[in-house]
Amino acid sequence: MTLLIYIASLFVETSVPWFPRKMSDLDSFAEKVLEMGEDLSADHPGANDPVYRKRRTEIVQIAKTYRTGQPIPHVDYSQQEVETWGSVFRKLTSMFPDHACREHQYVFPLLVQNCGYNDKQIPQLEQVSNFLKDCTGFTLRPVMGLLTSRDFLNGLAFRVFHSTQYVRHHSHPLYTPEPDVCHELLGHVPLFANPDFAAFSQEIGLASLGATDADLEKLATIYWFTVEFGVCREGEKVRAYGAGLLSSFGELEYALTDKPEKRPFDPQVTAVQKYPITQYQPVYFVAESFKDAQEKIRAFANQMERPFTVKYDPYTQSIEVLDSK
Ligand code: HBI
Ligand code: FE
Repeated sequence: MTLLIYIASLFVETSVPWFPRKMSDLDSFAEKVLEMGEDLSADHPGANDPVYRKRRTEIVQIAKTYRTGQPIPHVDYSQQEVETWGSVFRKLTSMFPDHACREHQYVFPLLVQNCGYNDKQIPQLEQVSNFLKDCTGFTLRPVMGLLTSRDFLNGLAFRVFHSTQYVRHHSHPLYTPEPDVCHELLGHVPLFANPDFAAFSQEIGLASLGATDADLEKLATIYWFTVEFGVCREGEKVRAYGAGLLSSFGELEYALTDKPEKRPFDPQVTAVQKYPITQYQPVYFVAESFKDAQEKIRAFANQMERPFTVKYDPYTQSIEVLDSK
């Protein structure tokens, strides 16, 4: 190889953003959280409550020190935390029969049986993670707060879902400006137990590995309109599968009415749709099925600007990089 080609190849290699190659590489995300990790932004309902802040700091300590392969430590939730969870649990479970997609409804009773889902206790992430592992190979990993979109999506390539473990502030049981354990357990977890949804989510994760910043933003938008706010067709009806909907009683009701616009899920279109983050969505995208959505994401990933393809090897829990497409 001539020196010039060698230098050029170095340049090409370093222009690809770093990405995790093995599951334990996710350990490096432990302390890389965006705002609201240990601090709370000013408009958070718990911002001026020193007792709440202290409790948060205590719980996120688990995520800070957690390493791949360890069991997730148990949290002894307080009476007040359990009551907050209980309010959310009762409100949402009363709506699921008419609003949640069939995959969510199929799994929910299994979570009641196997993971102690009820309004009297907050399920432990370790037990839930083991349940998911048996269903689809997905596992949970505790996280201190919001990760960057890149880190968060990269985790999905390994079928790892970063989950918060703390509870929203008790003053507003039905509102939270950020993910909390109620959102993760009631919204996200049931779907990760579904094989087609698991494969779809991992596909977004694989596409995010080493993606350019522009492609990553598109994938984060797709994630938003599917995993968080997705709706799907069920015969004549539209039902919710996005966790942001399934964990918000107000928006869950609204999303399925005729008020917001519904468009067919198409990664090329969905990827560039603008969206508000603090109001109900004006537009939702309707998936025909998770299998169909997965195939569409794979086709989308294939036309991204990435000089290589990736494959997950579940035996070694690592990513294989194949040089050419
Ligand atoms: N981090 N912990 C955590 N949880 C999320 O749901 C999350 C995140 N970072 C980014 C993000 N979600 C999304 O808004 C997308 O950008 C991927
Ligand atoms: Fe979420």
